[in-house]
Formats: sequence, C-alpha cells, structure tokens
Amino acid sequence: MKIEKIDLYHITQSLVSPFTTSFGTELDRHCLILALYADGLVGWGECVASVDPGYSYETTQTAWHILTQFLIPSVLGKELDEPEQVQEWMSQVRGHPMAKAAIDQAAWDITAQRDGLSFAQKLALPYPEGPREQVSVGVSNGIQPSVADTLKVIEGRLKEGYRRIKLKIKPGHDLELARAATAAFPDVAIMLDANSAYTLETAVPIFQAMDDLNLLMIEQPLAHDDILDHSLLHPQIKNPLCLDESIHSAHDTRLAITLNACDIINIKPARVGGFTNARKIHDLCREAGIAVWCGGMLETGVGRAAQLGLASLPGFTLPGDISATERYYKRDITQNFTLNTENSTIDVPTGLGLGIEIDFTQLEEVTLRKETFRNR
Ligand code: OSB
Ligand code: MG
Repeated sequence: MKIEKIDLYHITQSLVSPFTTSFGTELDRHCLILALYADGLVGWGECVASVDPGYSYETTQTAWHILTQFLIPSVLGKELDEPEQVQEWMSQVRGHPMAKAAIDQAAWDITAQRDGLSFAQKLALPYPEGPREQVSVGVSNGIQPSVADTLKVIEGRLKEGYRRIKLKIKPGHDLELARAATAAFPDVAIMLDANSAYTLETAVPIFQAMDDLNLLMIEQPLAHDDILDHSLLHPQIKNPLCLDESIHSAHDTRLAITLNACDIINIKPARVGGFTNARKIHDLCREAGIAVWCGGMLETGVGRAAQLGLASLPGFTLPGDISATERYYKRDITQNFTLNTENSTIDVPTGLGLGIEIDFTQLEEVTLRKETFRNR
C-alpha cells in the first residue's frame, strides 16, 4: 500500500472532571489525531503527548514539530507492507515515542483493514489462543482535595461498575489515603500511582508502612528515568511494584527484568513508540513471568480502540487503565465505549481495523489546527 496522504489534527476536548497527578492538573485535554491514507483506506492514530512536559518530555507542540518536520516526511510515499516497517523508517529520529506511536497505530489499523482483520486480531496473530473478546478494566482517579473526597470518588466509581480502582498519590497525600481507602473498601482491588514523586529515601518508610494493606500494586514511585533505585526498593516492600514512566523499550524491559526492579509493567503504547514495541515488551514480560496491563493517557476513542486491541493479548492479565468514554468526555470524536458493569470489562471492537466510526462533525468542532501532507 503506497502511503499517499496524511492529515494531522491538533484537537482539544474538555475532560468531564479535572485530572490531578503529582505533576499537575489537566482540564482541557489536548492531543493529535493522525489519518493515514493508502489504497483507498484510512488508518487512524493518536498522539497523547500533553500540553505540559510533566509525564514525559514530549508535549503536543514537540510532537507536532517532530511529526510534521521529520516523521511524516519519512513515511510519505513509502510502500507499506507490514506495520513493523514504519519503526525502521522512523528510526532516524531519536526518542519522541508518543509522536512515533501515532504513525505506528495508523499503520497497524490500515494494514489490519487491508487484511480483513480487527486491530486485535492482527496484533494477536502470533498467539494460538487469539485475542480476548472483552478486556478487564479499572479507573484511574486524580488526587482529590481530601481523603473524604477520595472515598466519595471511589464510592461513585464502584457504583459505575468498576472493580479496580487506581488512586494517584504524592508526598503528603499517600499513607493516610491508602489506609482509609483499603479500610473502607476491603474487597476492592486498590492500587496507587505516584508518577515518580518519591526518592528511594522518602519511599522506603512510606511504602513499608503500607506492607499490610494488600494493595494490588504501587506504580512508579521513583524517578521517571530510574530502574536501579526501583530494584533497590523492590525487595524492601511487600506490595507488588509496577513500572510505568521508566519503561520505553524492550531494552528497558530487559534491564528491569535482569535487575529484578518490578513485579509488573504498565504497557502504554504511546510511551513505547506504538504497538510493535508494546507487543515486544508483552512477549518479554510473559516469558519472564512479569504481569502486564495496558496503561492510558486519557485517550479519545481513536486511542481507546487500539488500547482495547492491545489489552486483548494473552499476557495482559491485570485490568487496564481503559475506562468508558463517559469517564473522560461528554462527547467523543468516535462512538462511545461503555463498561460492562457485571464484570468491569469493555468489549474489544470487532470491526475491521480499529472498528471505529469517526464523527467528522465533532472532530472539526474540537480541531484547533489541521494540516495535510501529500506525497509528491
Ligand atoms: O501515570 O498512568 C499514568 C494519565 C495521564 C498521564 C499519566 C497517567 C495517566 C493515567 C490515566 O493514570 C489513565 C487513563 O487514561 O484513564
Ligand atoms: Mg502511571
């Protein structure tokens, strides 16, 4: 398939409620949406880099720059056979995984459509069991003003049907919160995400004090670029330790496994440059007995459909940060994804490719900037 044209949209949508983490608050969610045209088909990708470089160094603006100046020119006019090729074409650019993930996702989508497969089926081709039809999901909750407010939020989430609750924490909003939440909801799978807010010295006493709380896991307590200190923290605490920010590649994964730095890895397709790398990390973890789950970045329906495909692979044994559309947006740019409340799952799309319907009226409504690139 010859890649003839790419449309890039910078969009902004209001979140249903503000999302506060240890690195800041988001209310208006910006992202880039990419449409890749070849052989009469369109593949869709999402770049989830945020406005601020708080989660990673990438921002909406750096991603726009890297995509328009380097990545889009590196793929336009190329003959696309299989999606793995785009990683090779984009390899002249160091880093910038979120920008790369948008093209990578579109390449998986369009080749799945060509092959008459869903995104999940195409990703699952190497596994005899094939993709799951439903994916277990949880919900990630921002830091609230008080412990009492957090308990109220959890109660609301349980009413909505979620069976796994993630709470964002930061120094000063941690131990008391974890104790109160596990005491109030002893049968609920509760996990904490620190987004790199601690050092080894500050983490040891706080997380040791949580040893008897039976948490599902503690996610990324230490620095975004650290694996070594996580390996030193790991044997000192009882709750399972999960890495998010620290893992960008198969190489980082091998390092974490070799150093015994974690029990679990959160695989965010965006953070690892897309689905080719996400699947490699899944394979390495499966072989090493490291559980994985699919992380999120407050995706639109475009990204959510792809997350569901990834999380349908056999190694994804823990609930993902993939919530229903209504948890994020009033009106999305695709059809809504809804929670199956009887088992806290979302159905994996079964249509060709991502199986999404783009609402072009709404897409236009939320677009701040659009540019078209053609092969010439
Ligand atoms: O650390 O997992 C994270 C959102 C933005 C940046 C970082 C993170 C998150 C989430 C949201 O936790 C997960 C979701 O998309 O629901
Ligand atoms: Mg995280």
